[in-house]
Amino acid sequence: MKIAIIGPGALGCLLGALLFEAGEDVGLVDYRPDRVALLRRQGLQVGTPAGGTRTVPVPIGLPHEVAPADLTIVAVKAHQTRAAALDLPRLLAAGGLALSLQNGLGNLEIMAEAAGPARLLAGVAFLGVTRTAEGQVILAGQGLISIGVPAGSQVSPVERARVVGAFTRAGLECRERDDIEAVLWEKLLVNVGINPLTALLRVPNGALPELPEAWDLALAAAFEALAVARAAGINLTVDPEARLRQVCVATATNRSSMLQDVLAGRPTEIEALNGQVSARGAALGVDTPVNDLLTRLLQALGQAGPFRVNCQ
Ligand code: KPL
Repeated sequence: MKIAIIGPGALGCLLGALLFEAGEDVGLVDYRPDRVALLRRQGLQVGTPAGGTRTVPVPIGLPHEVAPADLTIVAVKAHQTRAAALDLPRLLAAGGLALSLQNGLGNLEIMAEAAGPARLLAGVAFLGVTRTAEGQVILAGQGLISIGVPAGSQVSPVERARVVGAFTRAGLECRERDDIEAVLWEKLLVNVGINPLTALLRVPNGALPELPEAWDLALAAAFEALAVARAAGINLTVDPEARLRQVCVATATNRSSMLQDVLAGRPTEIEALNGQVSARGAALGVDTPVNDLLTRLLQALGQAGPFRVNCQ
């Protein structure tokens, strides 16, 4: 299967490398010519926390250089989805599928505006992967990829099975879910708790349950998200506390994607995570004070960059 992956971030690089090693015809898509040149020269580097690293020569190109694909995986940050979606019609071969494996809510709606809903797949990736430098990733926690059909999609069971097969051959645990919207919310619950607090406190995921005040706030954010999900009619049976603890333990040495963004001075996904809980809560009449505050704190953190004093 020809696979294009938009976004050479932590997830895009990891998937690109694993799918390439499994023999898929995979190409990474990037918008930055300087990074394309760098990654062509050095290849992708995949490491483990124990220290072993291997180089994987995954082809990479600008959007017009990558041939239309049977499956295009959108792995950019949520605030880049609109730009990436503009390339979807060109990157999709006739009958090609587009799969979002991004954090947060709102990405599929943007992709549907650009490419229509019929060939879309929704996905949720629970992988503790850290980008240490451009094209260099460490896989700290092996996890699960869930895929399913969002509202309006007409992707057939056979086509879905081909996608699951590609991930499985690449050594990733991948399952098809018929309640993918609930799975997206379940991941959101985890992200709204772990991501902003690890980013504000600059701690790895495993530290969070050890910090009583931060842990309380993380749980409060997750419980608010659960209340919003239920008000929206999503059938979530998850216990937020058990789920957050489980993810913190499974990805203990991992830096959350939001912490990685903050440390690198990049915009964060706060609007697609806690911001979505606040916005949807407001629309449904559910109070979300912790998510409101965390959203504003992360926005303030982003705005403070140019004024920050240097700490030793
Ligand atoms: O999805 C993640 C993220 O960092 O965005 C978790 C699961 C919290 C792993 O770090």
